[in-house]
Amino acid sequence: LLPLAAVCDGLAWGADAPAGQASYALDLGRPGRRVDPSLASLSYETLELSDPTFFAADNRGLVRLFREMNPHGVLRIGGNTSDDTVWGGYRGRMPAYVPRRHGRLLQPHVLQPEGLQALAGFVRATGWKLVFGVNLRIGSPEMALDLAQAVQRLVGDQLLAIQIGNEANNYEHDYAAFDAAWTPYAKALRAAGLPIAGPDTGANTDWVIEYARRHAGENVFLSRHYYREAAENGSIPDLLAGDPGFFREVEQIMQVADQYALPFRISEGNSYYNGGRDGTSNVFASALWGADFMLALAQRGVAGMHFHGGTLHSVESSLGRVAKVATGGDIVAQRDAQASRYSAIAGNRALGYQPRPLFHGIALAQRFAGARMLPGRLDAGGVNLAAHAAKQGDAVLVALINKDAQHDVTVALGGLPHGAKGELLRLRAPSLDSRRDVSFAADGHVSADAGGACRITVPKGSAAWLRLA
Ligand code: BDP
Repeated sequence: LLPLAAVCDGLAWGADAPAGQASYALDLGRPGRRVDPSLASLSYETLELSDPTFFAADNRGLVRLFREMNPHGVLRIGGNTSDDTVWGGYRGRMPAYVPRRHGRLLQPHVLQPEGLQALAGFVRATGWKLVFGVNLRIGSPEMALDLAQAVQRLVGDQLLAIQIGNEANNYEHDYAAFDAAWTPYAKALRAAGLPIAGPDTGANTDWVIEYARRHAGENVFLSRHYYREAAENGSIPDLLAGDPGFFREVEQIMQVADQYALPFRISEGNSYYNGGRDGTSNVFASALWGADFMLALAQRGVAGMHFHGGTLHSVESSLGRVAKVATGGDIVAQRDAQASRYSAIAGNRALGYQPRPLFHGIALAQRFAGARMLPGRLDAGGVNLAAHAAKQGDAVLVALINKDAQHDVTVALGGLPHGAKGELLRLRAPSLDSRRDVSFAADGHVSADAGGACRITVPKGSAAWLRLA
C-alpha cells in the first residue's frame, strides 16, 4: 500500500523553485450560497444580429460550444451597438438621431426581422435563455415596445428579460436623468406584460442600489457590468492581481438584492474593455482569472456572469473602429483572428469555431453549478493562490487556482469528509501566455485520510478541480 500522502498528492512537475506551502480548511457545517445553474453566461453585441447566419439554429459549431459551456446559460444581447440600433420591423416614426461619440453623427444600425428570427432559432437550439437590450440612447418607447414584443413572440418563455439602454451612465448625466429617460420605456414594456431587468450600468454600484430601491418590484433581476480596466492598461500580472475593491461593491449590491429577493447578474463584462488586451485577454492567464472571478462572484451570491465577446467586426464596430482581420497562419490562428480579443469563443462559420483559453476557465467554474458554496480558511503561504469550495449533495468540490507566475504550491486541505475519495482535474497550458494547448482534463484520483485531510500540489500558473465524496 502507498502512504496516504502519495495517494492524494497530485502530480507535481517542472518544480525547480521550492513549492510554497498553503493550507485550506473547509467548514462543511456552514453551507452558503447556492450556485445558480446559469452562472456561466455570455453577452454579445446587437450588431451580431446583422449577420442572420451567426446566431442561427444551423450554426452547429457555435450551438455546440454554447451547450458545452453550459446547458443552462443565458445569452445577453446588447452592448454599445444596442444603443445604436433601430428596429427594421417598426412601422411608426423613427426616432431622431443625436450626435454621439466624439461629436460624430451616429450612423444607426438597422436590425432586420431575419436577424431576430434566426436568433430565436439559435436560442431554441442551445436551450439558453435570452436577455435582450433595447435602445435607450436614440430610441423611443414605441419602437422599443415594438421590438421587445417581436422578441417575445419569437422567443416565448425563453425570454428572461428586456433591458433598456446599455451603460446609460456614459450618456445620462446622473441617476435621476437616467431614471427619467428610462421610466416611459419601462412603463410601456410592463403595461404589455414584458419582463424587464436593469439598470445594466457600466460600473455604477450606486445606480444599481438606487434602481433597486425605486424599481425592485418591476424587475426580474438587477444588473451591472464589469471590466477591470481599459485594454491599454492591461497585463497578465495586473489581471491576476485580483480586484478586492470590486468584490466589496458586489457585497453592497447583494445586500440590497437580498432585501428585495432579486437575483443580481453581471450582464456584461470581461478582463479589459476596448475589445480586450492582446496577449492577456486571449491567453491562458485569462482562464485562471475567469474561473476565480466567477467563483468569487458565486460565493457572494451573484447569479450569472455574462462574458462579453463575439466577432471582431461586431465588437470593434461598437468602439467606432473598423475591424482588421489577420490572414495567414494555421487554422487555429485563422479562427483566432475572427474574434474580439476577450471573446471566449473564436472562429466563424466558414472556418469553424474553437474555444479560447477563457472558455476552459469558465468550464471549470461551471462545474460548481447547483452546489452550495462553503466557507473556508485559506492561508496562501505567500503564493497568489485562490481557493473555492462547495457542497454538491454528498460530495465536496474544491477549486485551487494558482495564479502565481513563480511558485508552485502544495495545499494542505482540511475539513474534507473523512476517507472521501474522488477525481482530480487539472486546468493547464504550457505557460500563462499560451494562446493554445490549454487542457482541462482528468489527472487521476484523490482521497482524504481518516482525519479529512489531503495534500495537493498545484504548479504555478495552473488550477486543480477536485470532487470528493
Ligand atoms: C462596453 C460596451 C461594449 C464594448 C466594451 C469594450 O458595452 O459594447 O464592446 O465596452 O469596450 O462598455 O470592449
